[in-house]
Amino acid sequence: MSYTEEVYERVVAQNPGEPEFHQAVKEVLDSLKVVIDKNEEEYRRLSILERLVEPERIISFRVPWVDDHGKVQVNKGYRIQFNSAIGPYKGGLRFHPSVNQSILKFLGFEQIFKNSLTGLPIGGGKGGSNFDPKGKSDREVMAFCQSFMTELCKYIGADTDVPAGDIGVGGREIGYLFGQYKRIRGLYEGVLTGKGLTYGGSLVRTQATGYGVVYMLNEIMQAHGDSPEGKTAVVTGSGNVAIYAVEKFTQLGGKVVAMCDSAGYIYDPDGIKLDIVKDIKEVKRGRISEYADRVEGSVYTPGTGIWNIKCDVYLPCATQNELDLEGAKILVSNGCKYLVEGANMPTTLDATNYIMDSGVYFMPGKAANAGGVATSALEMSQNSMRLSWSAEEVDEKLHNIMKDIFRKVDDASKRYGMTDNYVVGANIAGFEKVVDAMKAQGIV
Ligand code: NDP
Ligand code: 2IT
Repeated sequence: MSYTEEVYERVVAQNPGEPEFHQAVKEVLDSLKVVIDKNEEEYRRLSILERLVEPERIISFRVPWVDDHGKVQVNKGYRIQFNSAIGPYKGGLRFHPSVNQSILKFLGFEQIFKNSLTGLPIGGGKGGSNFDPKGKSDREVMAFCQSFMTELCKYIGADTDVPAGDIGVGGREIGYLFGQYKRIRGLYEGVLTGKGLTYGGSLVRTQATGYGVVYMLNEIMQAHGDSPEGKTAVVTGSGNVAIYAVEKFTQLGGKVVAMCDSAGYIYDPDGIKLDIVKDIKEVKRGRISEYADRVEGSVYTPGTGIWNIKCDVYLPCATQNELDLEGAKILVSNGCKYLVEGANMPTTLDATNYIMDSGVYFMPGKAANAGGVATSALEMSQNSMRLSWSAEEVDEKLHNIMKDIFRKVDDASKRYGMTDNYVVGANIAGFEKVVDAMKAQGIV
């Protein structure tokens, strides 16, 4: 058995009940096989892969808080400090009822390679809670965030571990978390990113992930003599990443005809009116079904199935494993040519393989959605320097980072004779920097 297969089997045996983590590890190790095979003995001797798949630290804690009825609620809180070879742990916090150790370990593992691809000095981490912000009052969200941070603040800091947002964690939550960190630790420092602009946030961080996804799409299209102009896209989700992917795709001359949330999807053949989506989601925290009540000619369909809508470009920006093989087959048969992942691991492994085998250009999330964490790292730099850059400056840096990631991914795929296989390219390019830093730092 090859070294990569051996390590994968070991991960499955030693981490039972963690299917998402197994899936993320499998995709990476399969890609790395060509690299490892060239120097297998050394990698084995140093146990590089065994170290790579084992988090440096997992912090797991109780989060008690009081709801609006005076009842004490208890949630699970976590921080996975996965790999600090190239910088302080960096990665988001997810608040969603589905959160468990498997999901956070897959996200933390992906983050190692994503952060490496940005070229910036940030290690991999992730955290969160099974708390569900939906339907909670502002006071309940604040009470939860304060309790969560009361424990988390012992383990994070501007030079050790810098969390940010993810599903269910946006500007409101980051504000409450920052306030409690400052109050307990007495430090006004860049310990979180995605902060509000009045207290250390960076311009363009809100837009960065979605814009970055479309900058990446644009690079892929240009490399193949194509452009977003006049193209039709379906963007899944209707949260932070989805909204700003729609905004940038539209700015580049394309039309987005469908979006969704976890309850159903909307189809608007004239093109999604983003100001209405923003009002529903960012202001009212409502449901996407309300769009169909407000926009004539649009249709709401409850449940899944957004992949049935014909498009040239599919940008999954909701959650892991949202697109399976069945959906992938429909997308391909309807003529979809580009799939760029805004979410983390939104495509199942068999769907990914089917899509790539069908000649669709496929860019994995760890490369395509890296603009978010890259701009977080720019926020850290601005905080350290105690100054802030203009929107134009940040956007230009973001754009250049996305171009650079495309170049690295494309180069790596070509170096190993697998042109246009961006999954292999992203995993290899991300791995190379991390492994070099790990080797240099000895057995830690
Ligand atoms: P948000 O919480 O802002 O939005 C999430 C969106 O996805 C909501 O519309 C939500 O619908 C929808 N969604 C969640 N679960 C499902 C589901 N099971 N089926 C259909 N829709 C679902 O999160 P973000 O936009 O920040 O994150 C989206 C994805 O992007 C995640 O995978 C995240 O890890 C990834 N990402 C985020 C980054 C960031 O900077 N925010 C950076 C890089 C990646 P509903 O409201 O009904 O739950
Ligand atoms: O998945 C991700 O890269 C994020 N949720 C953003 C992390 C960050 O630190 O900005």
